[in-house]
Amino acid sequence: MILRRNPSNPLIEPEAVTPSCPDFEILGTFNAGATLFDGEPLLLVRVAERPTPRAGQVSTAVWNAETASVERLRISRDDPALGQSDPRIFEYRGTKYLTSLSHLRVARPDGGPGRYRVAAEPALFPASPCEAFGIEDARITRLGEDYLVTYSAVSPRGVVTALAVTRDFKRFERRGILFGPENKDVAIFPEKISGRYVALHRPGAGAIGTLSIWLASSENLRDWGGHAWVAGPRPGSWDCERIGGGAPPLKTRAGWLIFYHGANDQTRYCAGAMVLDLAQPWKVIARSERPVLEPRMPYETTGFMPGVVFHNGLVETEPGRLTLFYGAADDTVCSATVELEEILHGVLGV
Ligand code: MAN
Repeated sequence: MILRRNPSNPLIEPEAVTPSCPDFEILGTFNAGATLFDGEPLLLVRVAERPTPRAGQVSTAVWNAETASVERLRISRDDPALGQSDPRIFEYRGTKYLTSLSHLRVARPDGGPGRYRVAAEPALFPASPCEAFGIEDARITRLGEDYLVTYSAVSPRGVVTALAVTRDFKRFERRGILFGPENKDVAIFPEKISGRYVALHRPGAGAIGTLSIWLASSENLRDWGGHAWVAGPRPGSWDCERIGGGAPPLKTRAGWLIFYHGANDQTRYCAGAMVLDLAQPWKVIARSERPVLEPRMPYETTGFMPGVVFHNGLVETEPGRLTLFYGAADDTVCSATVELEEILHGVLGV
């Protein structure tokens, strides 16, 4: 393992955050996108919340785009039409729901090391029918003056990825859906390659195929094509079941450095790293054999989703020094650091 955890982990915990409605409770603050803004890290934290359940009830919230309001759903645990096998999902009368509604909130460093203050108000909240079950797992790419925020939008229509553009993290221009269902883990490269915008994405897999990282390119950030397969799960390995890209790629002397998540058949999520060719970024130059970060600490091995480290934020906090922001157990925001040369050496093996 190469990354060093921040001794102040967890940096952000649900207890320290105010819900967006007074009758809600926060289930998790995790999977933060990150960028440098005014010389300091700025995080877009995923805040997952639900109506505080009453005894013997299951509850969740759903965004109703027609009435532009949040609806509360409360179901008796004894209701025979209710089924639940995963802490993230339940089924009721044949419809699958998420157990919480997620939105995105800004967090900034606050004084001492490892201290972050989470804004009281959401930065991006569900706003369309395709966001009825929430918006999740932001990736932030700086392109000139613009910050491009890609995120997963979840609804009964499936999981899609969407784009919002901002310059100040106060006003966001929503640019709609980039990739239709099912697609997650979209991260846009921080510069054009051969005159085109480039993004990593992760389509769903049906009866045939594996959950793999793909690449697409676009002239206008709206119409995506030029699809190419980048990498897939490795049978028998810690990343045998599914993989997906993390934060936007970082340009280095050796190629594009990407951190990615990989899970095994026990839904144990670890982080790995790859180096992609600078001019032909679908070509993998090297890939870490072993995880660079895996769930080991109590705040990673216990909690809402035990055994999950899931990252979508990477910041070069000082020249040559990288900080990876990651969600631990779908509960909290944590970070870990590594020197750029050290990770390149570890992945390339030279
Ligand atoms: C999902 C991801 C994340 C989450 C992990 C682990 O596939 O999209 O939102 O952190 O699973 O639960």
